[in-house]
Amino acid sequence: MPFYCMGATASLQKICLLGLPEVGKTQIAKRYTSDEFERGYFSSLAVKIYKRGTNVEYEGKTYTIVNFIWDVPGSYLHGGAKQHVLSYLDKASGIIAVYDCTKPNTVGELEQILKESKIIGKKPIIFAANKADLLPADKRHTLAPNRIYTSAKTGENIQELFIMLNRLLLDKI
Ligand SMILES: Nc1nc2c(ncn2[C@@H]2O[C@H](COP(=O)(O)OP(=O)(O)OP(=O)(O)O)[C@@H](O)[C@H]2O)c(=O)[nH]1
Ligand SMILES: [Mg+2]
Repeated sequence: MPFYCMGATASLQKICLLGLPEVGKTQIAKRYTSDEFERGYFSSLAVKIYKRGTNVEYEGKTYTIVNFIWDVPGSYLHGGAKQHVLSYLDKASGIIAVYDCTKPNTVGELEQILKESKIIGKKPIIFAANKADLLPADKRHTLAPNRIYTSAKTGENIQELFIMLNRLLLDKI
């Protein structure tokens, strides 16, 4: 869907939150759309769609973008539901790949799934190294481009995460 500058109709963009169970996808969506956080873990059983509009500065202009954020249950990455995930990704404008930065296996497995899905290089992807509040400061290292430490709990870098992805979407105009 086309992009418009501020003042005109907003562009609608579908974004998928993808990651293994319990890495914090639902809490990222809640923090971003309603500034809420729940401590308890309630495994998502179905896709839920969140919505938020935002203004993004890009090359001296302000663009209004409405994100439809598909919170895909981590359990869908295993077993028969994987095919559904691939079709969700196919229609997405961009992907936020979420992992738990205190659990390295959650990024390795996710990268493998993204590789298998042949999505890398085709769609804009930002990696969220979530639960950064649990990582001691001296364990943080410089991340590769398009990766960012986030915390749904404290709100650290949650806005930035979505801005980063929306800028990548604007790059594709
Ligand atoms: N400390 C900390 N806890 C977090 C953070 N994000 C999420 N959590 C907690 O981690 C647990 C899992 O969070 P969810 O957002 O439900 O995880 P999910 O990725 O949606 O899990 P599935 O729905 O099973 O795929 C919950 O207990 C959250 O409170 C964070 O940034 N920091
Ligand atoms: Mg969830």
